[in-house]
Amino acid sequence: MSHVLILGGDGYLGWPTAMYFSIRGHEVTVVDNYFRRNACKQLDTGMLYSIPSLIDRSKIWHEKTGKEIKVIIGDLNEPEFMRGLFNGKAKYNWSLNQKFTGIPETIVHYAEQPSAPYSLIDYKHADITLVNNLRVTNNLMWALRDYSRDTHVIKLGTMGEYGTPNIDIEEGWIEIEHKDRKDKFLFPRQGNSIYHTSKIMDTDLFWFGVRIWNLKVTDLMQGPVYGIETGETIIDERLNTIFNYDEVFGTIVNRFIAQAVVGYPLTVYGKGGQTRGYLNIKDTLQCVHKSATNPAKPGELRIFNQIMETFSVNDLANKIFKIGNERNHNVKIDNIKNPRKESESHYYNPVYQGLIDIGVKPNYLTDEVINDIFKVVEKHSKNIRKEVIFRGIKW
Ligand code: USQ
Repeated sequence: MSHVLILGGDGYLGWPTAMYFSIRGHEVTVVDNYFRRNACKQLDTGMLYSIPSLIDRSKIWHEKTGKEIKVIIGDLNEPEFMRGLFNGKAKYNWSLNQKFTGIPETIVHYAEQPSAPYSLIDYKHADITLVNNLRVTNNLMWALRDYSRDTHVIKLGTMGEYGTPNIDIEEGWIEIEHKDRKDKFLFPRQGNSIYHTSKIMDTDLFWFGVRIWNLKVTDLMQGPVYGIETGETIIDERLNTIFNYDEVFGTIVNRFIAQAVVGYPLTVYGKGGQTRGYLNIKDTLQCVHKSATNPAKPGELRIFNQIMETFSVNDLANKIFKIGNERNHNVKIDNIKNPRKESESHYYNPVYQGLIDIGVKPNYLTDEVINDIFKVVEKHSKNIRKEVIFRGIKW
């Protein structure tokens, strides 16, 4: 049983990850400052249902499974707070046994502002994104340098770091031949938002830490995630993860399904040829777990492209249109002017083999999977407020 520390343990992916590791016998501690919940309130975004506090979720988890997820509430932007997680000074806000259990074998780093539109609301939100994402990452890197170089960090990157180049996208690294000499470099990156650019800088920070201090890092270049239920959320509805259907925090598949349910036309941006790699939330959990049980080596920045299949926006709209209408919703598709600056028809051919090679078994976006998401959204449809679905945040 290893100790896993999940930074950003209250978010869409963080909380399901905590339960996934806990049920599999790992000792789990989650840390969060409620950034996401607070931002949802401040921006009046659309949440499909309300969720209990992290402490209440942990208590429910214990009641239902007998397992413990320890909770620490605090701001990882503060260097001393981050360092407290390693030097014994941190205090649990909820734990059955208040004794601090010491250095984790694995850290999963989700503690970042995750939305591209949020980062482009205005200069203040761009600043929050850059400062939060880079400072937390830098604080983590220095804490590892000073206390625990042997801890394996699994950090969430994004496929959007690569942009949409006119060549195949490799898994993180590319060999370049130049004037008869060869070397291996990070694959060229060109983010399409301030958020994506902050993730490029994160990768560069850890690449520095790996080269200089022999840190062990896995960077998961993840595509947009969809889905609600995981093997653990189905234990009790109160364990559900946060689900946004709005433009700021909702990702496209989840959003389109909520739009279909309330008869709000699916908002295809521009021509709809924008192609990305997608994955089910269940596969995020598998990918992080397999990465933890097959860690990177000291002095290695291991990069995996964390996607299971690729779709254009039109492909997704057509799938959800078909199933939504089969379920008796009145689904329409609306090609609206693209509020983002992005290519609307482009080459896209990423490699995504590394995670399969360490044992991940993909879940695909089948009709059955889409129907299952519809069922949960329909159950909470009275909570969907049409007026917060689209606000037109422009790049
Ligand atoms: N899109 C539409 N209509 C909509 C919403 C989105 O056409 O109503 C388009 C976007 O323009 C984009 C694509 O769908 O081309 C995906 O958009 P998204 O909002 O689902 O995802 P994105 O902003 O790219 O960000 C999400 C997560 C982020 C993660 C990223 C992976 O919020 O945390 O890093 O997916 S990736 O896109 O591969 O960079």
